[in-house]
Amino acid sequence: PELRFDLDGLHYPDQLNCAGHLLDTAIAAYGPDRKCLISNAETWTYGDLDRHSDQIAHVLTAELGVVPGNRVLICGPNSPWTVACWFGVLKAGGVVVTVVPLLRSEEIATVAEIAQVSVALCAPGCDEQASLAGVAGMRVLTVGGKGPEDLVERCSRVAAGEFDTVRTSQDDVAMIAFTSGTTGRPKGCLHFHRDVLAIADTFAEHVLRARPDDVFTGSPPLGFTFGLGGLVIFPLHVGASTVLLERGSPEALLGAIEKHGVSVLFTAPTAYRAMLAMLESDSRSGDGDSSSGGSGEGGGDTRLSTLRRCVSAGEALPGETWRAWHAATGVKIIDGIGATELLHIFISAADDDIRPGSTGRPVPGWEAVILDAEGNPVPDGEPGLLAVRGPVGCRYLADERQSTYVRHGWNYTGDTYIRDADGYFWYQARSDDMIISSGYNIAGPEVENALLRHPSVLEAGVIGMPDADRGQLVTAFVVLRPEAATGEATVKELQEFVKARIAPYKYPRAVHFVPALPRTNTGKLQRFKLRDLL
Ligand code: 3UK
Repeated sequence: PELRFDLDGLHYPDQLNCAGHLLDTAIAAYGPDRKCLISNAETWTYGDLDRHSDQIAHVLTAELGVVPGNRVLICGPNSPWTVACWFGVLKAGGVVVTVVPLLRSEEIATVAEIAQVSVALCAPGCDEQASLAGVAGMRVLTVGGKGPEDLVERCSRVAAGEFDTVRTSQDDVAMIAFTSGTTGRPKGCLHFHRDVLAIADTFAEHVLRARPDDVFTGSPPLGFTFGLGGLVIFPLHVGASTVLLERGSPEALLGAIEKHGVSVLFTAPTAYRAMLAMLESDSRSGDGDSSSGGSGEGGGDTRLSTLRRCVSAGEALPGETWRAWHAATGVKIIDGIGATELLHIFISAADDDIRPGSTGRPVPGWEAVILDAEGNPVPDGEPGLLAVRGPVGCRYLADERQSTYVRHGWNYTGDTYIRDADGYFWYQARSDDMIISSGYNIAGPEVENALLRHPSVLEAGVIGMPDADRGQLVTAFVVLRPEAATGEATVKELQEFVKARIAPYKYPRAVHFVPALPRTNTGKLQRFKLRDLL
């Protein structure tokens, strides 16, 4: 059945502060004592988050001179205080500037200058880099460090009570999210207060369909909008609780799922594969639950029995990973494509509307088309450029690449996709990552997926390397499972394996074994770094 959604259904009041709105709505429905943020160190209720973000708003306005519209950089791990900073800045009418953690001083300086940041709220560790950045007019404060200047210390001294949340407009800028792009100067994307609610009212409401009793967790950093939506906005929007992990490693995810009875998981394809490999080796060595393991339709590892919804984004989710996860846990992963430019997911598989290997169909409220380089529609079944439009649009801050991303009212995501006759969208590659070899167009991810189906392969990255004869040579970088042997015999075996599964001209003519693939801390393969490996 065609999912339909009336865009007119998305009406927000002119006066809207998304932070105040999310907290007020949840507290009105469930009271202040409901569990909200869970970390290793502490558990906060909705009331705690409300109170601490009020304190932060007081400190920002009364002690640091922040006025509506000022930009405040938040740089910290996934933790309750980082979330409180986010809400505090917005309550004060400020604009949150988010970056993924672990940035070095030069990167912070670039971001701070593009976004004209006046205050930086930094967890210990990030604060040194922020201070080193030496940005004129930027005040750096630690959050959870020591000393009288620390934000948490200052909050404990705030005498004033509730903060009167600044009455922003629905189209005031709430945040500037910097892209996790793998190359080039970082781009800041402006998002309005209403955009923050629009992602909850489209993807979360119609596809994720979370419940108040859900427990969320995941790996993406809160500075990446995938994490911000999945680990903060979506749980708070339904009054659920969320487990924030400072390090979202596959081990930590598995541990948190079991310990907290997690029902909703947000992470990237690599993490699903790494968790599967861990479940398998547990069941082999016999120290896992006897029902664990990767066999049997809808089987279930009892340690993961509370999982109800799993979302994957950041990169395409191969059908193979989808099937293995389903066999091991009984849960059908929701693969969705999102972008920092559009805040969150706009094409996605919905619960019982999943074709493994496909990204699914446009999220209700969104439209998606496949166009050629001139902007003409491409017939179903043929590859072309993905262009989308919906309640959130791309607005780069002072960046000429705006006119590349947005053309004729459509957002061009930079991805090559095929739409099939049933309206499902199949990811091919980043448009500039398509390999052209001997005149053939070859999508690296298709070759990667074929390789991933081989039992010895854990991860694969496929790119075109310059080649005198063919223009580009299909070149694979493969991470083997620990027990598998490297060597010419394996190379041959993998090449034959691929030829037997996809058109033979696509097989990797060069195969290199590597211990790990270069990835961003948001889980994306860095193809340009693969090129540098040789
Ligand atoms: C790629 C995917 C295939 C695609 C993001 C969910 O990844 C996010 O944002 P970024 O700005 O990157 C955007 C680009 O990443 N991509 C993301 N998801 C998928 N490709 N299948 C997918 N499921 O190239 C896209 O243009 O880092 C994801 C929510 C919020 C986000 N910011």
